[in-house]
Amino acid sequence: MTAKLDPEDLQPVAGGGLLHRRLLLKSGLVLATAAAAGSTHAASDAPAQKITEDLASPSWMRTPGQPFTTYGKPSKYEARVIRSIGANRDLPSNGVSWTPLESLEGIITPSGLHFERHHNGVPEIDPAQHRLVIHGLVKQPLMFTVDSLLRYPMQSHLIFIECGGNSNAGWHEEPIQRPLGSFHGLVSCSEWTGVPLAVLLDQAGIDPKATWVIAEGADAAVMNVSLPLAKLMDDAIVALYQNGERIRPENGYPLRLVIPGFEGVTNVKWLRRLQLTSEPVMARNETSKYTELLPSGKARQFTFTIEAKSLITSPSAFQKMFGANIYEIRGLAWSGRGKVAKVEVSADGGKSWAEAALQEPVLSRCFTRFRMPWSWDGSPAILKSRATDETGYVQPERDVLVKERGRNGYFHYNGILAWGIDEDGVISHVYA
Ligand SMILES: Nc1nc2c(c(=O)[nH]1)N[C@H]1C(S)=C(S)[C@@H](COP(=O)(O)O)O[C@H]1N2
Ligand SMILES: [Mo]
Repeated sequence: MTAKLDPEDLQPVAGGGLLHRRLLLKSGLVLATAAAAGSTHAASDAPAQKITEDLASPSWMRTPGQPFTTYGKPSKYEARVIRSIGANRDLPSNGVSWTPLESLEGIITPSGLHFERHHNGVPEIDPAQHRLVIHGLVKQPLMFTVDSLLRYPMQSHLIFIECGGNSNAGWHEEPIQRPLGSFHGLVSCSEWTGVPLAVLLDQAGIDPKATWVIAEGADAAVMNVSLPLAKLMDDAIVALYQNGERIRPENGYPLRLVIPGFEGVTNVKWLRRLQLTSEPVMARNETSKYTELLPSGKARQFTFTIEAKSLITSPSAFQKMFGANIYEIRGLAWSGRGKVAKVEVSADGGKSWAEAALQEPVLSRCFTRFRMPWSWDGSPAILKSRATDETGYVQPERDVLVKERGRNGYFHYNGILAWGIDEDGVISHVYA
């Protein structure tokens, strides 16, 4: 198959065998020859007789299939694609579950695999009894039922949500060896649909003295945070739908705040109260948590915006390489400041870089999928990816980030992730 390729296309454009991204546009050729991690070899290599045998009807073609279902589930053969759970041993309702990023494709996270972060479990809220109240520095306090909110004009946006604590293993002295999703998977991307918050705030009539909004959830944690009013007026939505259906209980049913580009904790789930004020409330999650002590002794606070980040999802730890071949390097990039402008990939540990292909659509504050053809010669390699967003911000190398933020870092880790691949094709997380 490779014979059909223009030899020019197989000229590396950077160290370690990175090929030009235009190769991905050449209809199917690369896919036919690439041994993508997880597969064996291209079926077209099989002898004709084998192909005919394989066509003989399998058991499932000889009896009628399963009947209809009222709500579909993934194939039983995909049963291993699940969230991994990291709950507090003494308080199992406090913790996280991680999106298995390495097992997913495209830019949408299936709702059932959206990561979870709960401070005290998932409340079972009866939507008929739930209320959203807007009060404080407003001309007219308002109380909404869920049904009344469902009647407002709505908007949909594809938006990622990332916990500020995502990837915090990156601060560890030694690289953690876990599947990608179980240390970088506190980030997911959904289509969120709901009512622009500005519409509801305008209806309440904002007192000019108001600058902050305290948002509170109806969970047993009664989690609350302070949010800058200007950002909420700009693009926050009171979301009622996630990927076309009503929000899952874990993600905030019957309604949650979605604040594009802001760290997860600000996206208050099970939203029940918005109080307009002139100063922040100094809640636990904006003082003792989700703040960062810097080497100078000062702490960063209200670091709402998620900086640009990218991850190579394949090849990644615990996947398999199948010898020297042409691979498609696949990954995700995002930025809380807007669109991803470019993603560069390195196969030689960051000595040289080449630009990956960005898959359309490339949207603001949404996952962007990138792809890069790579001719692996079977010798040790170190893969990295580096995102640049439309503001010109470039994802930093890990050592630069650690130097800048010090050893007390816990939140907002967005250092470049490196995968080391040895001559046996074993992939591990490395600091390089
Ligand atoms: N009411 C309430 N809202 C909440 C939380 C919570 O525990 N209670 N967790 C916050 C945190 S820290 C994050 S990262 C996101 C996670 O959203 P998800 O569980 O839908 O992924 O919700 C935020 N909103
Ligand atoms: Mo979070």
